[in-house]
Amino acid sequence: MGRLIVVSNRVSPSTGEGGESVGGLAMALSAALRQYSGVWFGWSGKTTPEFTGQLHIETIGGVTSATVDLEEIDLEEYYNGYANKTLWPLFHYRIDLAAFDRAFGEGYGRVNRRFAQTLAPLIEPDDIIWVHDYHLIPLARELRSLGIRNRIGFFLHIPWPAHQVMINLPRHRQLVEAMFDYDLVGFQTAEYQQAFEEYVFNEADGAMVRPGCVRAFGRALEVGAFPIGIDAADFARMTKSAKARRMHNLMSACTVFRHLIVGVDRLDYSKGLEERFIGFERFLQQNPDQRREVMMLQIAPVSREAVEAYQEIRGRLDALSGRINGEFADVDWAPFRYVNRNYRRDELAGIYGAARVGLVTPLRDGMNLVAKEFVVAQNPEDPGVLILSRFAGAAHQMQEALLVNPNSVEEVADALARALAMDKAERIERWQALFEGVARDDVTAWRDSYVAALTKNDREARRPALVV
Ligand code: ADQ
Repeated sequence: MGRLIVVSNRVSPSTGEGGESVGGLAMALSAALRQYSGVWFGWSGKTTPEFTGQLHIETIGGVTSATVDLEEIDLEEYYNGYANKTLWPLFHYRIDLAAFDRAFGEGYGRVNRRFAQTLAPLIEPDDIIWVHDYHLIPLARELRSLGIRNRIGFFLHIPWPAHQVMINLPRHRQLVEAMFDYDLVGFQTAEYQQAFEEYVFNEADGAMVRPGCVRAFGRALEVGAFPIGIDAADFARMTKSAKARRMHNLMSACTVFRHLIVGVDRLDYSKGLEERFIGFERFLQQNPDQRREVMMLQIAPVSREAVEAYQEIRGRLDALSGRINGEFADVDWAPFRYVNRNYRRDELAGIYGAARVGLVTPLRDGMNLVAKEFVVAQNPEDPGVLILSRFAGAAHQMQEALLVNPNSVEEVADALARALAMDKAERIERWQALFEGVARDDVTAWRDSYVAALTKNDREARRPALVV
């Protein structure tokens, strides 16, 4: 095999030293590429008055990145538009928030074309190309039209929605047809894979060739579930760092005689923050004797601020957090702390480690890496309890967590009471099972299983044979 070329919207290799925070996808790709001779291609995060396709190449932490600037209008239509105002809400079942605008679709197509034109000259015959996430679904089609015949795989980090949700997207068939230019499409869970297959059978007159291979649009496509993991060994190492210990001590000092409940999420409507806040409020209302025994910390750095839905939810969360403290705080105590800033990963490790409860309750989430980080950061002799939404992809692997319906305020409140009352023996038993899974199914296992599936058969032998 030649090089691994990873393509994603944003490129942010980290040094692996704890560093500043990055999103889930960037964190995973950084870790996945670290021990690989590869190139990471994508948008530089900068704009230019006119697109030139000029590449910026640099090597950070052993990863070579090749990035390109985009025009302001590209950002508006492709990134803020089709990616974050159309596909993101729709794929997270928020049809009410999805904007369908022809200009967004055109911008999306244009940027994918531009990415393909800039990337194509870098590709050598033996390279394999691994494209990530909903921003770049049509990239393989564009690369194929430029004559690229390498193996190209796609991985979707977010949910694939149910068929009846998907068909709300104008020109959905066109988008799905473009997926058949990949050799392999990977999903986070078998459930998302099945939802994709169902779409193909119902909307594209498709058929199952065999398990893990579907045919439609005159082509066959390999599909599979590849649940993403974290770099568990690295995160475990981080929990022992000086910065983590300092943060752990700091948190313990401000929760003396109290249990810390922690939530860490990008500020996004898919993460179920409003429902979670109200769930905590309900817990306080129902358990007056517990009020002074707990403190909840929610860390939620703002994201996608250019999108109105994100501005609106921010306002609602500010009001809710004020309401909870207004209702329950006393002169010497406040139950709820809500902060909107980023933390270093080693600091986060310290915060997770000081918590008795990790509250991870997204309404929909492709996987959710915070749940896995929380588990790794626990003290094996006195671990905290993970409360996890059944609608996070992670719930499929993390059955020993307390699984809840995040839409039910009652269930969240009851799970909090149960977690706080759980005896040490049960906490340890649950934690051990969770930890084993997170350590085993880590980011390296994810990368290796995906790359093995993508390179399974010889490219030249396979591609032409698949045309039906
Ligand atoms: P995200 O939606 O970004 O990822 P998630 O998987 O939870 O969600 O990853 C968030 C990452 O950002 C975690 O590594 C977390 O530690 C970090 N983070 C969050 N808040 C932070 C803060 N305040 N300071 C520092 N770091 C912070 C998308 C999908 C997920 C999927 C991932 C990976 O939406 O479902 O799990 O990609 O595939």
